[in-house]
Amino acid sequence: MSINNLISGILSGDNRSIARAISIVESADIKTREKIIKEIYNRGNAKIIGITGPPGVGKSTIIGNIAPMLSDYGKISILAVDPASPFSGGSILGNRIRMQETLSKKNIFMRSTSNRLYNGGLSEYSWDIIKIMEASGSDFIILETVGSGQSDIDIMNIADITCVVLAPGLGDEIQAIKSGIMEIGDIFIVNKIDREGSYIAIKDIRETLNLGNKIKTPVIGINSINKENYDKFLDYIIKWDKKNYKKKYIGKLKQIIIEDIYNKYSCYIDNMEYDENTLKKDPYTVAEAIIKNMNEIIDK
Ligand SMILES: Nc1nc2c(ncn2[C@@H]2O[C@H](COP(=O)(O)OP(=O)(O)OP(=O)(O)O)[C@@H](O)[C@H]2O)c(=O)[nH]1
Ligand SMILES: [Mg+2]
Repeated sequence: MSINNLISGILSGDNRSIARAISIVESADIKTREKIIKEIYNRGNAKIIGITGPPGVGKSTIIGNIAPMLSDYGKISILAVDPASPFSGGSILGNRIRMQETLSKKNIFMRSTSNRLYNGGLSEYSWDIIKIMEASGSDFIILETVGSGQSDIDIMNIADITCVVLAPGLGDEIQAIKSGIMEIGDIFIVNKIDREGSYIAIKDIRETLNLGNKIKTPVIGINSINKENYDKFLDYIIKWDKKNYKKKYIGKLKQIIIEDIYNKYSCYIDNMEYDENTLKKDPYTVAEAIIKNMNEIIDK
């Protein structure tokens, strides 16, 4: 398929072209990635909904439920960013299998991608994949990430609305993640309210938000088995009209530049001689010398 055909395929919403373009974006072919993005940039306008939270709180289940409901309001695409498996080097595609059946009925496009460059955080291609999904005519793009440190911050730079999902019984975990995660949420969802302790969890989150001057941030308890309170969650998403244009733009600029620097330094580091003398030096000193050396090369 030529690039021109691929672009017109994306713009007409052809799922095969979209999938193919995403694979190209995920490959190391930076030139083709750039070409695609340059052609489709500004060719769509979707609301990006970020769903984040600790493992197992029900993010995928929620997306599987809310996506078909949202599809009454426009075209939906889903991107699940899975952590790269440390064992196989591939991504854990469990999410995809779980959701696929329901979603295919509603013609909802779903894709999983994994982290490659960094540990944790969103895939460096998430932004590009989202652009392809936008250009294909999506009105809503739902993004799932596991909330852990860096990805919490990253999701703010890519979503227009960030939904933090928690569940009763997380106990100490809630305490641990509170400091970071409370900052980023535009809305807090307490899932699994069929379980014991949901009232306390909601109260606890409200109190923490109040302390952090986020008294107006909604906290909605939902049950993903019988879909109790999903109407409230849906209403909030539909009415949300803040767009994160500047943050998204700056986030991407930084990523392009970091990727470029990372690639240059990685080559240099991989190709260095590691004799006994080097290995005796502490890595801080060696890194300092590499940076100095690279700066001189760049300056020339
Ligand atoms: N009791 C109860 N169980 C739920 C509810 N929502 C989801 N679950 C269950 O919780 C488990 C985890 O759900 P997932 O949707 O996979 O959670 P996740 O946050 O996507 O998990 P990761 O992607 O692994 O981080 C599954 O067994 C779900 O069936 C709920 O409202 N009530
Ligand atoms: Mg999941």
